[in-house]
Amino acid sequence: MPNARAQELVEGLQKTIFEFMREHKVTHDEYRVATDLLAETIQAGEQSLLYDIFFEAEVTDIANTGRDGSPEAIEGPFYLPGAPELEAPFMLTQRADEKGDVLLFMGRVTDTAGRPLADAEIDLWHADADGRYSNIDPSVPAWNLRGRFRTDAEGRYKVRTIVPQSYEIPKCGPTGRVLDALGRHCFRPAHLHVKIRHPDVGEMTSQIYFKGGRYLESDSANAVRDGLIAELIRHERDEDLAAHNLDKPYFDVTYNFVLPSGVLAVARAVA
Ligand code: MBD
Ligand code: FE
Repeated sequence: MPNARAQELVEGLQKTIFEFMREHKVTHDEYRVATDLLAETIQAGEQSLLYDIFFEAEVTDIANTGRDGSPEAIEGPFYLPGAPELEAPFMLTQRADEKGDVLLFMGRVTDTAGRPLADAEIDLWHADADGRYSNIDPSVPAWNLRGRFRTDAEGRYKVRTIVPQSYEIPKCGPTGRVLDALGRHCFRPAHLHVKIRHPDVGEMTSQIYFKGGRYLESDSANAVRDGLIAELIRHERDEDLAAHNLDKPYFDVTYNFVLPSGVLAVARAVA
């Protein structure tokens, strides 16, 4: 059964690629390098990684254009549904001796009218202090630093975790080889991934980066956007540590999410 959207996209893409091949006089050898590379990403389990590094930021930018709410960010290749549901006070699933500085991630979730969204589900996942993701890197316990929790009656959330470090894409795999051939490094700046869901409003996917962090200007996925950078604030005063039952300095990050209504600002302007 022909699908009109598939025809528009696939035939349009094919035409664009033909024009590109002519412009750059692509040789048969180069064509084979490209098809072999795509086959190799599948063998290496890197197909999502390669596509998300090179293309996902563009679809996210398109979706963000003219839309209300907080900016969305790329999902990346490592999201997994079904993360543990946490009990309050929320602490992301972690090893007893989890490496890294304590991080309190907090803020509010509201709708585009500024109304607090109570009982919104926040699905948080991020790399550990060595830049590794659970359920991806076999050396990390299952579901480590992945979990779901909810906002309170005022739409507020607060979760304890650790400050993640920059993530380095496997250097030896096909994705790393392409980046190397382009003269680019394999790092993504340290980041938190979130999905936020509310039954009345919908779902959004975001990422939070840390102001002043390394690789913000040279992200291998080119996915850092202004509205996604939050300040990592260090706390070391005795009374702050005591208030959180901690014996070493910790950090906090506050980020307020405005869950998009799904309404395009342009569509509204026209109506
Ligand atoms: C990541 O952690 C990530 O977020 C993306 C987009 C690609 C590779 C690793
Ligand atoms: Fe990531």
